[in-house]
Amino acid sequence: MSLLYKRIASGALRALQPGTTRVWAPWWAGSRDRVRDPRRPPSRDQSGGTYNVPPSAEFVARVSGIATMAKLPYRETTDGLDAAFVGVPIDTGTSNRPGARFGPRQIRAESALLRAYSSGTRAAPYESLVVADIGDINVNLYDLKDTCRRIREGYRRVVATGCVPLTMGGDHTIAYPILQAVAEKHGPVGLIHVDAHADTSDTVLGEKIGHGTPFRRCVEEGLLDCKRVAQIGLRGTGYSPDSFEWSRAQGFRVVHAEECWFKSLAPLMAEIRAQMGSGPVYLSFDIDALDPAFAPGTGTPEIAGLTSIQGVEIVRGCRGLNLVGCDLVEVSPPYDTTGNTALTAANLLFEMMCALPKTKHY
Ligand SMILES: [Mn+2]
Repeated sequence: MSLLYKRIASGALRALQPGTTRVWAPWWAGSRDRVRDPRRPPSRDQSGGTYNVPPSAEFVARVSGIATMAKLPYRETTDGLDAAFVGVPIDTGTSNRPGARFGPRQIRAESALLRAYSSGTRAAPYESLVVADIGDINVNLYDLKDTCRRIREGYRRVVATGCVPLTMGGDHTIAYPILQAVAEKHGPVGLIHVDAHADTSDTVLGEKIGHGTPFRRCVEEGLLDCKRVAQIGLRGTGYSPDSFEWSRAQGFRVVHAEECWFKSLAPLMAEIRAQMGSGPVYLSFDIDALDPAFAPGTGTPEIAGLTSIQGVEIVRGCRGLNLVGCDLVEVSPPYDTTGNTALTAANLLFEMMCALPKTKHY
């Protein structure tokens, strides 16, 4: 019995070490094809690197360990990574309820529930992508413009190695400096922007930088291929009878929430894929696109929004596109009394990883 105890304890401790790349399985695990033994070398990808596979909750309690996104290992750099989860913990750009600075931490905590495969799509991200959590951008909570500079410089380093950033916000301001870095690498990108709001204001309270202005700045700087931009889920009260006129004038496709009510969005996503073509595409998903019944923990909620199901359909509908970056923004844990907003965000981020071009599907 003491031998049994020792073997369990040593295996569990190995699994707890930050940066572990092994699949932990108990010594009594049956099929070696199904569950790899930790004493054997981990599988190798084509470049000779190792895949990072989170410990399975079948063998390691999911509430244990340091909270990284999806229980992946933490890495300091993107070297050898195909994709990386990055946190950008700010709410300095928020116009209403604050709290999104706590978003990345809460998303990581709730992400402990994620497993390795998608049963809905048969995606196997950890068998085809080298992915890790690379921590947070070191933001300046007192200076939004300086924060934007820090984000831009951080993301330049992320995309330089060909790594696809999967971002946990943070308020929507962050999409602007991220897209600066992404467009520097890829040229003007297509954009699938899922949101209750267009986020295309010129100024708010006289300020050019905030969570209501990122896509206006992106257009001004030529970061977007405007014929390949779609905004989905827009709704609510506005400052004029047609709040989304400016978007249409740029050539964006605008899909009001009303056009999404009561239906599957799979047909819409077929049209969006045709619009996006084969060029690089960035996916920016503001959790407030979802109805506050599903995602109340956010800064500027609007009623009559998308369902969780429609949110998943949108992300799954991005499969086949040349996705070069994704973000999930505006989760505000102080307004998320059940944790389900952050849990929804964690799942949508997992779906984004599954939609990346290199992800294997069974
Ligand atoms: Mn937004």
